[in-house]
Amino acid sequence: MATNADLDALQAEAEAAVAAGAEGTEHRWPFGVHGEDWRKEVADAAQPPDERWCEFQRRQSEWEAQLPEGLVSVEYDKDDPTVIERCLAAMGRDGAVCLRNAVSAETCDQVLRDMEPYMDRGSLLDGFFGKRSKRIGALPARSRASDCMVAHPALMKLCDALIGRQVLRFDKEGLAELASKPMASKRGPLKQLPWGLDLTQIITLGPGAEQQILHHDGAYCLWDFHRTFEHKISTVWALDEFTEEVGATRVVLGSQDWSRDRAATLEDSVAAVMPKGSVVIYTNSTIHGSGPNLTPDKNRIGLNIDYNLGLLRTEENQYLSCPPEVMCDAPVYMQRLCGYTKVGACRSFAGKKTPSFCASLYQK
Ligand SMILES: O=C(O)CCC(=O)C(=O)O
Ligand SMILES: [Fe+2]
Repeated sequence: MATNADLDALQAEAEAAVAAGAEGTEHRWPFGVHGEDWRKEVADAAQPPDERWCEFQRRQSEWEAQLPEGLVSVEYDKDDPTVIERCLAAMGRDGAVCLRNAVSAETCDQVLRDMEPYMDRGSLLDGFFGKRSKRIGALPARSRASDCMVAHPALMKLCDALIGRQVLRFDKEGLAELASKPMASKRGPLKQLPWGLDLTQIITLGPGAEQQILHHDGAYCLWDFHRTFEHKISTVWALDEFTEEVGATRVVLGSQDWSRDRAATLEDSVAAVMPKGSVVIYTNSTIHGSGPNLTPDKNRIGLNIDYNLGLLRTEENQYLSCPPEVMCDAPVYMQRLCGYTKVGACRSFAGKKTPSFCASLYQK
């Protein structure tokens, strides 16, 4: 796992690249430059995402033809450049994919140790959240170890492609046409849209927790972007092994393209069975829900992390959950992911300085 010192060194490196004027870095940040093995990611970032996603779109049907049936499980391998494309192809075909062993079991344990005091205090929920469940958020403010998941390089790339570039919805020209040219910018239309952290929460399902109502996360957005636009990508990490018995997240494959009047039944869904340190990823319109915990004595411990389009408000208010006096000590890429950044020319500015500079004013 990258230590904070490693991440700070990386941050300095990436800041220098921004200062040197790398085109588009303002919106691309923190594309592919950090994670558990960030050195590799720095090298990988040399390939501009724009070209990579165009190439994916040209070959999407070839990638899809290579996928196995059912919920696709891709083994995370930082040295395998096809991991991202296989995940994208599965997201396009099924609306969901499992990325297996994306962080170590030790990282999961450290996150749980960091979060234990908050989880102990959390009250039991009901209704949509599920009986005998607990939800505890604000991970970027409470667990530095969780940075490896919140800003996992594979998820950063997938969000860059799916939300930033809308690869499953628009070609390059279509996106350029849709995204308005910022009035004050001499750079022309945006090549990609800004995105950031929407929500982080540990979801614990106690023994006896019931099947959650099947739903799509886009339903809570007040605007139905159905099949037109990818505005949100959701993930659930297995902080402990996800078995069907313990209540692994269930997803309805292909439901991202269903019409809204088609209801899903439990039989339509499959469980995202996966080892500790793996993550299931799905789109805003993919129908899913946590499974029932049928065990007599085991908790299902998942970490729900969502990302959304920077033009929208976030599900969890990041500025309150991760306030500046706490985030001033976090790496700059985490500050930016949490919304301490400008979007385009003039969204979310704070005085004349960057929002992350303002956060640094709180440093003790
Ligand atoms: O905990 C899970 O497996 C999924 C939770 C979920 O989908 C939600 O609360 O929106
Ligand atoms: Fe959900």
